[in-house]
Amino acid sequence: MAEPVTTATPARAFRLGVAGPVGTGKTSLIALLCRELADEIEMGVVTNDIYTDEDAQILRAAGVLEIDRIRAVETGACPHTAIRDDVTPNLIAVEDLERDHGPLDLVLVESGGDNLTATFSPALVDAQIFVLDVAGGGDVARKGGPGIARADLLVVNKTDLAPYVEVDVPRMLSDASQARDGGPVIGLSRHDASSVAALTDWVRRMTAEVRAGRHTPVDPGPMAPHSHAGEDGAVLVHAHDGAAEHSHTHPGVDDLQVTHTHEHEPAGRG
Ligand SMILES: Nc1nc2c(ncn2[C@@H]2O[C@H](COP(=O)(O)OP(=O)(O)O)[C@@H](O)[C@H]2O)c(=O)[nH]1
Ligand SMILES: [Mg+2]
Repeated sequence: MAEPVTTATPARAFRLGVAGPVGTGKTSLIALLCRELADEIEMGVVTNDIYTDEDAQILRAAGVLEIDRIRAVETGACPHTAIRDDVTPNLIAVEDLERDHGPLDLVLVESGGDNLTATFSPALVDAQIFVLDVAGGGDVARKGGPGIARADLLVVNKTDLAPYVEVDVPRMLSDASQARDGGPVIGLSRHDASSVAALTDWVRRMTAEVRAGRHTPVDPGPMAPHSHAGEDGAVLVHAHDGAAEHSHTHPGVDDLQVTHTHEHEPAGRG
């Protein structure tokens, strides 16, 4: 079959999001990709931290990429908002990188570590990797969520630790594959060269597809309603569906929980 006809190579870089719970190895995976690929493709990195630029500093200290190609966005209280609803600071960081160092082939965007529900908006990234690790337990892949089920790639990281946490890696990978209807899953350890090669091959292939205009971003879906502590210690329950309207639960009189819905300015800020 003939190759599909493609239009001109897009001027901008492939934007690849890396999401997943805190500590599963997102920053390490980005360092690994820079170390493996920076000689062959032009790269940049944007990190998201809640209150610091610590991940950016770790990557700069690792010496895997020119320091100015690693930019940090400080997200404030709600890290998933910055990759889902209010993506402007991230888009500006990506565009600044491309202006200062372009043309770039690939910009990696690390989400602020969160829970299982965070996903990137397709307005920010062309594709996304969701990272789990074996230390979170063999059952996590079965628990699902939009990132696990529908990210472009699921990585099950730190397979070298499996014997210590008594996780059956082949079983976890097959559960993950089932949760994804056969979508791609890679078991990864930075100590296992063949797994590193599987990851870099996927990234190379996706970079070529996106740069050739053959990839259509797919939204894994909005995050599920969730709760976290608000500024005054009250529990906030809300969804990220792009609407300005939020449901919040507050401790009311007599310590009863009160849930009510109201509008926020600016929209979606949580
Ligand atoms: N044993 C092992 N540890 C890893 C691997 N990848 C990352 N880690 C460790 O996991 C911890 C959290 O990694 P980090 O990249 O900061 O996670 P993040 O919060 O998702 O960005 C660090 O101590 C890393 O050294 C791996 O392949 N094997
Ligand atoms: Mg990190």
